[in-house]
Amino acid sequence: MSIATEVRQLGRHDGASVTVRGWVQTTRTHGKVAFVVVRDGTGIVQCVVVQKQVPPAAWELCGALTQESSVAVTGSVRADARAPGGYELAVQDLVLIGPSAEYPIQPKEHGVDFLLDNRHLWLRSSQQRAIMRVRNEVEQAIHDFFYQREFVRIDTPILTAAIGEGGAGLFEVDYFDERAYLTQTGQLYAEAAAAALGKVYCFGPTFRAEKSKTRRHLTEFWMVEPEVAWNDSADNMRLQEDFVSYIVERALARCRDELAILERDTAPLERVAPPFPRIEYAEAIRVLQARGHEIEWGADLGAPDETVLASDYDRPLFVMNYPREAKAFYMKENPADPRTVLCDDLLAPEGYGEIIGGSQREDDYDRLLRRIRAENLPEAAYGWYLDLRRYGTFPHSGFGLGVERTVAWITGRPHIRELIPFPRMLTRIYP
Ligand code: NSS
Repeated sequence: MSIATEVRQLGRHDGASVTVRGWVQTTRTHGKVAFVVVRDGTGIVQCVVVQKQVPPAAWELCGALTQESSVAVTGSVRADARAPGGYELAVQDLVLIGPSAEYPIQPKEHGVDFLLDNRHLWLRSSQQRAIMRVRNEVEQAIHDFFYQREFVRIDTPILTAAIGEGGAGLFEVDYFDERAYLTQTGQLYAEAAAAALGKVYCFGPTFRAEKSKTRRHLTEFWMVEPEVAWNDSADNMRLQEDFVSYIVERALARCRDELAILERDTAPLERVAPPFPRIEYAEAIRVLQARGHEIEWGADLGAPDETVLASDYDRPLFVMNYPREAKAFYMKENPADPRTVLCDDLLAPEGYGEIIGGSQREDDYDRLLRRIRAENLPEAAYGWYLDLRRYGTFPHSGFGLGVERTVAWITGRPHIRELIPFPRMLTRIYP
């Protein structure tokens, strides 16, 4: 009898007979010996098949196996220092589970559109698997960080009538007789929950009908949004730098192998620790103008502006207190300069751009109502949100971190489409 096991666990069964199930990566035959490399999702193992040690059917199968066929291999575990996980299998039997005909992804360079069309299969390749493991670690680190600090996770709705981030970029949905949208942010609901529970966060998919094709925009992306009662903008930024440092530290500690597969130079990540540098928006504009960027006070920063600003620093950079017009309606007026709001964008180093947008929230009923009207937002949909300012208003702040942009930075991948299992973009809804 053999023991069913995962490749990752082979070391526990040294000398024993085991069965591993997985997909064939490569096969090679040298006379009466064949080498079949099998991947099972937990690792990769080389299976050594000697003709006279296996049933004739197994030997015949060896010669016919194609890339990505699924198989069950039974063999004895043998330590081999040169093998990927330190062990190989001396095969006793080999059974075909599912044949694979003309697998489209070959071990050669393919164009990215072809790979994206075959995303359901591309996920099986080594770099894509490494990316998904880093993403998983980042998501787990997000939950662990907030759980350790006793935040309560709040699941906010995906269908909503309240526009979070502005009219452009909304996906409209027929909601019986009403107009609804796919949510752009869970924040407004997290604010309500902060008055109930103090420290909360939501984590989920968010939607933006982004008409632009850029390296940084998806139409569906995942965001984590903490919201904290009594935090002001300065507290908010301290939470952000602790949070981002924790995530990076976790990826470095637990995804060494994956970052190596992705050939990520980890030296810049090792430097990520609080405090992060902070500059005012007005200062950012002066710096950009001095470097010849055509940008005037009042405009939001573009990707090239962010890259230039961040390149002066070896850690993520906070840009604070943008003009009101450049930002969403809910941000609190800055008492020191009412043309601006108490907010921050966190720019990742090495040109990866904005990974966080955060702010203190407008907690004054009248000012908030004026902003809703000035932005032509459907006032009726915000009655409940205004109520938060009518029944015990409170200073509070929060932020949103984009998971894909953060994982792009950590893994060193230039384009956001690779950081989510099934990307949704302007021209892509398949697979
Ligand atoms: O629009 S944000 O700047 N801010 C919010 O949505 C706030 N409601 C967050 C909050 O305070 N609770 O988006 C936050 C982050 C941004 O920094 C990016 O990292 C990411 O969300 N983001 C995106 N990632 C991928 N694709 C697109 N289109 C995208 N838009 C924002």
